[in-house]
Amino acid sequence: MSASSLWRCRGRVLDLSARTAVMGIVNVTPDSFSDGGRFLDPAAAVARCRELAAEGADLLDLGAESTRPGAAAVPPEEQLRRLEPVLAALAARPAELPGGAGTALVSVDTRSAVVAKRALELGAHVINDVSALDDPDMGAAVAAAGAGLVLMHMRGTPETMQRETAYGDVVAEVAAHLRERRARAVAAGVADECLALDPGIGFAKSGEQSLELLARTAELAALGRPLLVGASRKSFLSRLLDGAPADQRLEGSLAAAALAVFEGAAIVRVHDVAATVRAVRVADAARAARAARTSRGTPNG
Ligand code: HH2
Repeated sequence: MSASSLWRCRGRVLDLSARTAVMGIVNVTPDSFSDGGRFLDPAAAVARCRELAAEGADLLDLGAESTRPGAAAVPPEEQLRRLEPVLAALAARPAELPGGAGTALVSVDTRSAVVAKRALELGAHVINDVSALDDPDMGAAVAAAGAGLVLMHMRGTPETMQRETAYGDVVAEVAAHLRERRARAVAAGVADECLALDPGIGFAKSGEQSLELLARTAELAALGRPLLVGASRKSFLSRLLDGAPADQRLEGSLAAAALAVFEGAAIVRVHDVAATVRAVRVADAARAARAARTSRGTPNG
């Protein structure tokens, strides 16, 4: 087990060396691209959290602001109005994993330090920041709680990002940006062991660029922090699946998750938890078999 496969999130430490963590998506929004409106009611969102944990979601990622291309920002007060009852219910009774394996960690998908601070007061373990610290107060808020922090690559904002897809080498540029934001987080007091990095599939990326990031996952995993990959139901899959709408991209999403894991991703963020858990177990085992062969010194033999 190397230090870079441990992820500290407040009092909890995830060991990602042998088993990929699955992060289940619960969008408490009216307008998310694939599940918008389904979990806006707090009771429905809490029930969904319990369902995804029972399916094996190690983390639950609660989002109150859609970040689909073109989406406008949601004010912090409105994000909190959507999130607070759900976070309070999970703090009172955490969502249980199957087989007595403990409880799921709670992550909040927000770019706002005000939202993050309140979510952390209500017990969240992780802040998933798709802007990777554009809010100057975010680093200190996460550091004060010792929480986990996901730093994702994006350019501009969800409203503007699809106008910013000109890259030379997309993987090199994403890696450089993630290195810079990692240093910014550490300078704000966030422990390096609390950080996870994410290439931001579909955020300021064309379909080809998203596919290239997926294919070259190993280069980003080599940055030395757990790599989170979120390809679930995204539009780059549609192009490869004869234009399938978001709710018909399951097989493509599973293939993308398995490929990312085989190439070194440590966490996958997905809508379809039960199926993904089964798919990534196979990828975990194949990756372990490759590592065992390499450590015996017979990579080609
Ligand atoms: N993708 C989405 C939202 N948050 N966070 C991370 N770290 N990585 C991702 O790839 C990522 C993310 C977009 O997906 P979804 O939440 O399903 O949709 P919406 O933004 O419309 O709510």
